[in-house]
Amino acid sequence: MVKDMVKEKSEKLPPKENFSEWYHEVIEKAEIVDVRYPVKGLYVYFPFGYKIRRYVYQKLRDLLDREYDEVYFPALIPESELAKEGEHIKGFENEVYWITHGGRSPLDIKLALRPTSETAMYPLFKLWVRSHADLPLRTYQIVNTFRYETKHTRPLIRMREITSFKEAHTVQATYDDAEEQVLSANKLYKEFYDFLALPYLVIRRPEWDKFPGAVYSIAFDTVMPDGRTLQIGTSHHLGDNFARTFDIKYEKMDGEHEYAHQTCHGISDRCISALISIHGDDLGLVLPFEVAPVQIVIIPVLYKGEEEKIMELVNKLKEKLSDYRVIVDDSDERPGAKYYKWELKGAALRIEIGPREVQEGKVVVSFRNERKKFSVPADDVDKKIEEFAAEMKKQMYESALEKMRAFIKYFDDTDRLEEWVGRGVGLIHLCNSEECGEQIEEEAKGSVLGNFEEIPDWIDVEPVGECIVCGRKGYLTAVAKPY
Ligand code: P5A
Repeated sequence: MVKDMVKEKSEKLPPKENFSEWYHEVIEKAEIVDVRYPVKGLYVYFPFGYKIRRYVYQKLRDLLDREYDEVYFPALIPESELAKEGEHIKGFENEVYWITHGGRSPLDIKLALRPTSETAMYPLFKLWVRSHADLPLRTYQIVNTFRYETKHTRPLIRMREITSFKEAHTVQATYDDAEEQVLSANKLYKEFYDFLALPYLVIRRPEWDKFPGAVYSIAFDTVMPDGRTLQIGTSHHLGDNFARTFDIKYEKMDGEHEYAHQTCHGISDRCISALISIHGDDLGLVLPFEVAPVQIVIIPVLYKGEEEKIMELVNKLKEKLSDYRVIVDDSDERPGAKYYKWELKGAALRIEIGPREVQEGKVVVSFRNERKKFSVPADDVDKKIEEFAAEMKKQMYESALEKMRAFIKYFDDTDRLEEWVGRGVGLIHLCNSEECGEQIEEEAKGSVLGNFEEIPDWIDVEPVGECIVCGRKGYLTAVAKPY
């Protein structure tokens, strides 16, 4: 069922060129989230938006369930645990919401609303991990987390309550085992984002911007339609830092005890924001078939005297397509108004059926992304759906990649870099010292995202060159204005 929740909607969407305005309008008009909740940074999912969230997260769950066990840990963390890992608490102290009272009574120990769950989980991991036979331990949970963000909050992008924080936490025996786990997490993220037809860059964050408590952090960044980047996932190698703090040890074959090694990785509601932003167009949402709440909309084009025959074919087709999420829009609205509505909502395939189609035994199909119409024998449509879905996704990915590529340019002088950063991503060679990094960030008024973990084959720049600041050996580095 797809009900209209926002009653008074203004006419058309602004063009996507005005990205910020477009984004705010599309999430309201297409009914993704309601921004009217009276607490800053907290948002409400509409039923329609929640469906998208569900289909997207179902995929993530399916991927995780292959190798991880789902768990649930409480939302409240005692201050004594949260504060144990020095770097970690330093990184989060300005973002934590504290619970200090139960009713009127002050609590003995303040409780933090989880900003992330390392310090909730790892005291228990200490109890769960005894010997090498317990390893690897791979867990995940999809929960809400809270961060008192001081930067500009934005729906699905920077939230104070992240509603669907997918966090995976693992324990391995050795540093190398944990490193393999990081690579395996990256592989999982690739599969997830390929499924959503979203292109990404895999970048190792610089030392000064890694996750608090990590040895290193790898991020997936994508480029939004205004040229700013969005970090859409991270995986962190935690070394034995947390294991030492929380005393997570395992007994080896020879009876000795060693500290374990750990990783964690996370994806948030941002994956939905990227999905909407990158694929959407001036008319509204464009969604891959698998995650579209309405996968197929059938629009009967009724002519006087022919209604019965047309509806007969419509119903036959609906029946044939019952494996999919199909809506027949036989409302009284004009066809133009129906097209507008279903384009806005990102119905993936549209099938039109009028008298001519009945006569010829054919139907007119169009993909939401390119909106080209073509004719298919009515009897074959059901057999073609998977093929259509795959073709549409391929087109969506290619178009998104082309747009992302246009945002990425190499620079060997800082003046031109400065002009570009914010409108797109600048590639430079950088020696990775914090000093040169800081200088570039200041001059370019952006952030050093880091070195490429993998250089995509379409980037035709040498991986090593002269540092743009000091001339020493430099590595291919991305600089951008992130959300
Ligand atoms: C990994 C999971 C962690 O918290 N602990 C468990 C690790 N990493 S992270 O980089 O801090 O966050 C993971 C991803 O969450 C997204 N994110 C947010 N999304 C929406 N609103 C926010 N306020 C917010 N903060 C972080 C980012 O995509 C990040 O990569």
